Amino acid sequence: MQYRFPDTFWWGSASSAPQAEGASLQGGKAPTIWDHWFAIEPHRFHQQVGPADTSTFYQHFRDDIALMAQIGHNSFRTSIAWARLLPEGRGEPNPEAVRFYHAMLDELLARGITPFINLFHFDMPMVMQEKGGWESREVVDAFAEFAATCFQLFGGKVKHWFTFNEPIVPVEGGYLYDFHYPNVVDFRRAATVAYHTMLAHAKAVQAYRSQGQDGQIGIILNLTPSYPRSQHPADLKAANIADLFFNRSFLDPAVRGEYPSELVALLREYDQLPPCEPGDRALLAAGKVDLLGVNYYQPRRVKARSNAVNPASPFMPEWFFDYYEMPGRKMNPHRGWEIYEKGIYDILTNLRDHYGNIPCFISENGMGVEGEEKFLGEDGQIQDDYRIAFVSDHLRWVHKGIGEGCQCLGYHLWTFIDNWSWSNAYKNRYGFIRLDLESGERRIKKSGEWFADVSRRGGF
Ligand code: BGP
Repeated sequence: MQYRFPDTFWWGSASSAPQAEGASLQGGKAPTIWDHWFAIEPHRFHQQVGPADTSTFYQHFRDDIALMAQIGHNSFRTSIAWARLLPEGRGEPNPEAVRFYHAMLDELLARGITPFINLFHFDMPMVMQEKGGWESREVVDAFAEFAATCFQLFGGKVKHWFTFNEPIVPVEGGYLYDFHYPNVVDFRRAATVAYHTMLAHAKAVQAYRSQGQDGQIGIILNLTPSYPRSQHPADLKAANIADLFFNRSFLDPAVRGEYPSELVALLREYDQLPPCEPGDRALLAAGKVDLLGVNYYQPRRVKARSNAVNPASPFMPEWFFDYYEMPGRKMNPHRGWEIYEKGIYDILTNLRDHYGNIPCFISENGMGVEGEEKFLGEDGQIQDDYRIAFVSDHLRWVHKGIGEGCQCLGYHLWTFIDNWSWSNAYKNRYGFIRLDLESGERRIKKSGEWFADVSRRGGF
């Protein structure tokens, strides 16, 4: 076998409560910003399919977990929905939710699948958004209480916890680029949201440690290596600033416990710093993670700006760079994203060399395909050889990184089963398992069978 991985390697996939559970207003669950946004602006969602239309994990988790075992999962990540566990945002847990999450965890453990549990996957409870969402310190405290409740209830069964999945995405979507509710475009508010998210993260980490829990706690970040067009100093500077905004704004506080001084200086210069309070710095320092989840889909390629910035325009990261399409780049023709497998290795070696070789794993990587039914074989199975190539090409670079001392402990595909993907709904299919939207029927794709084999043999 050419690419052999450690026996302890985590093989599995990732999902999230809001994208898979369904029952979005059942079982005592209160609405999130997604239920609300869909109710007021359904036309913003692909084919007007909203958060109630998922793969119904809430009802079918036992069947799904059986399928996970069948395709060789030894680990699986999902999230606990804040609005399900604490319908009022704070206070007493909803007993139906407690029963559901215990049953789900028991089922995973009974099948030998280690649960990885994340606490926030873009699903702000509406009751908390009404209090200001991440712009409010009250919500920061409420999140820390929710986290503490989860650790108390489920800490005996869950030893791998994550505070946030891709915390930059609600910042970008909700406060900069208009693809999440509340659809604000305002950098300073975005910076406050980003900052408060990290305070919430740190408070949750503190709560975990103060309970004397015996597992690990981390965060899941979508890292997009920033590549300059050329080695020209202006291009290098552009790439460095993009890296500060889009990677280091979360990576540095999460792993080093403090913000990069260059980023702070830049925001100060443009009067964009969020409001800080005494004690914040010590809190952030206490939030350093044990384990980092790395989501990697595509690189970010930038060049120096070609036009001067109009100082009257609203402040944006793009004041400092232009995007750049590398000639000859490889594209995923079905999703419009660049495929650059080496990016995953560059992330791992950067963590090894500049972030104390923090233990990490690939917590999402995957290939979205629009119109995947065109790859249905005669026997009704999706023949997704493109996904097998995508995953194995990335795994080769992960393997190389491990061979060179990077502490990458596992690989999770995004995602287990085709799922509801926010305003893209079911536009792009990502799963190892195909979901028939009409009947709800599940069918293992060719990639799922391939993955079962890789996981059982420990390589390929
Ligand atoms: C990641 C998110 C997932 C999922 C995925 C695919 O950023 O963590 O929740 O949405 O992206 O996204 P899309 O369906 O837009 O291609």
